[in-house]
Amino acid sequence: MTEVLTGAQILCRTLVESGVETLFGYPGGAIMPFYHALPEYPTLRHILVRHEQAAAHAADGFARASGRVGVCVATSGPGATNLVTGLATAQMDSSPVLAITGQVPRALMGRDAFQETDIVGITLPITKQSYLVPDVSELADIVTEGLAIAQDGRPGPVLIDVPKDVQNQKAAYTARPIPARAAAEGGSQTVAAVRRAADLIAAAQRPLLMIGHGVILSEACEEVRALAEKTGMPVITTLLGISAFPEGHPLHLGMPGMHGDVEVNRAIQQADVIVGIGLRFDDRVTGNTAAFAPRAKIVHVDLDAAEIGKNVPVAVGIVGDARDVVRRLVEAVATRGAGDWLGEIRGFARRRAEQFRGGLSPETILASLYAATRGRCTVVSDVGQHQMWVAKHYPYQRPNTHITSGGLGTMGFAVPAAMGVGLARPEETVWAISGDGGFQMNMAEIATMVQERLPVKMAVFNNGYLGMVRQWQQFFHGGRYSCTPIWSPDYVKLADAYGIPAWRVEEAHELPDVLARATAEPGPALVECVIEQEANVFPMIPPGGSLSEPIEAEPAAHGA
Ligand SMILES: Cc1ncc(C[n+]2csc(CCOP(=O)(O)OP(=O)(O)O)c2C)c(N)n1
Repeated sequence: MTEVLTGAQILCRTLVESGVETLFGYPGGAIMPFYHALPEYPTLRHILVRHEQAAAHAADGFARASGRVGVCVATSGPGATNLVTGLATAQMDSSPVLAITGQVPRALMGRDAFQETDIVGITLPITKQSYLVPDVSELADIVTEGLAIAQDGRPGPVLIDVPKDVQNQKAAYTARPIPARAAAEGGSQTVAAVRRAADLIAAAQRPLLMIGHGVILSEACEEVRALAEKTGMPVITTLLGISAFPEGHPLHLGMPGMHGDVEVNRAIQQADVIVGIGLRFDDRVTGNTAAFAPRAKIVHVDLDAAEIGKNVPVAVGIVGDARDVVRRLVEAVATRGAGDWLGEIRGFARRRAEQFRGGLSPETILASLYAATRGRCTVVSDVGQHQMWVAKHYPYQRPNTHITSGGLGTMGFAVPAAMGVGLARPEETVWAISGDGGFQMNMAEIATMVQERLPVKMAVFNNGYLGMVRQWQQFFHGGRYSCTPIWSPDYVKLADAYGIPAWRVEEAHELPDVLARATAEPGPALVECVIEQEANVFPMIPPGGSLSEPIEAEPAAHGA
């Protein structure tokens, strides 16, 4: 049936007909026609955030947790520019986000109109695609195409900028079936490359599997496990690959790179074949690429052809969907073991270098959190030292239960992203874990949680510092703690002002009870964990250093 609708109504209708149910946004002048139309589409639930950055992170969290496109909405000018960090975060971590922004009316564009900004130009390098809708007649097609582009192939953010007068323009609208997503097809090149990879694995003495976010995005966790078990290859999970392989599995080694365990990095340096799946060998993983895995032939599987050979030279590149390629690899490889090699790697393990001299140990906090939630929890971490502890010490068992900003390393991500994760997984407990710095960046979203009844649980690891930067100052800047001590409000009182329960924990024995009570709360809850002020994350590869040269102990005392 054909109807005459406004652009704003067409926007809403297309979203509804594409299966969108949740929007995160903030209104303003140039997007008012859209907000005027929104109540006519009650299946679209709009979450009013307190800052547009949070809308983008929440849409990103929703997308990562659901595998569907997360949608955020903002007005022109400052509303649109506030989305930028969230879109760049989504771009770096391949998360399918659709941003809809209002724009000044077409007649005012290019005239520095009130709240005009060239958001398409600004976001071109940090989106898969940015559109300016030139006329209402193109609006529905652009929205449909934008949603498809966000999730097809390697996922990522898309921005659609809609001038206010286009939102008010009328046009005939006919509901159309949404085109099915194209399935990845492996051609004959893939077949040959899989064969070569299987031969390399068969001949290897010291093979390793390194898996990244692509394994989670393509839902290839079971296939990867089958590959590991059929070949005995030990498995390394990058920061964004964490939870793609169960912690505690006999073949699981841990995280590589800057804060990777010594045995993991040594295994990389000794390996003769590395099969990397759905990761991009970024500098936090490789350290100095010239010294990375000097003995290894690298097989690289990635959906994005541009990733193959971008950071490290590869012996075999396979472009394709991880699940599809790994299935083929499982068929192609012969059953084998790598028992001696695994034993050798276990022998590399050192006594843990992290020692805590007071306050709660992050390891204890994370073990208590796992116990309190009985593992039925998705953990969303922020950026800094706590992020590394959350990556290393929480025993992830189920795929995609660890969500963090890996590529951009965006402080302030955890709290708003956790709102999106919670909406995507209403049955699951969601814990946002932040440092005292990152938490203060987006803690205004507690109001969103209260207003929208989003039961996010928040933990703040309070060390009184911008801890990760302080650690670098201690190690590499002579201990001069320039601008890293950070004052915090009284978090319990803060929570009280929002009307949510909160606890401040200083002793380990308090943790089980507090974390269980917070988890059981029907609404949002906050737990401040007071940790040692100058605790460090060990081991650490110095920036630009080789994986073979970890720092494993405190440098000389600070005081410069
Ligand atoms: C938006 C943003 N600004 C600055 C940084 C640089 N940075 C990385 S870690 C860090 C310190 C984080 O401190 P906190 O949130 O207290 O966490 P901690 O390291 O103490 O666990 C900073 C400032 C960043 N990653 N993101």
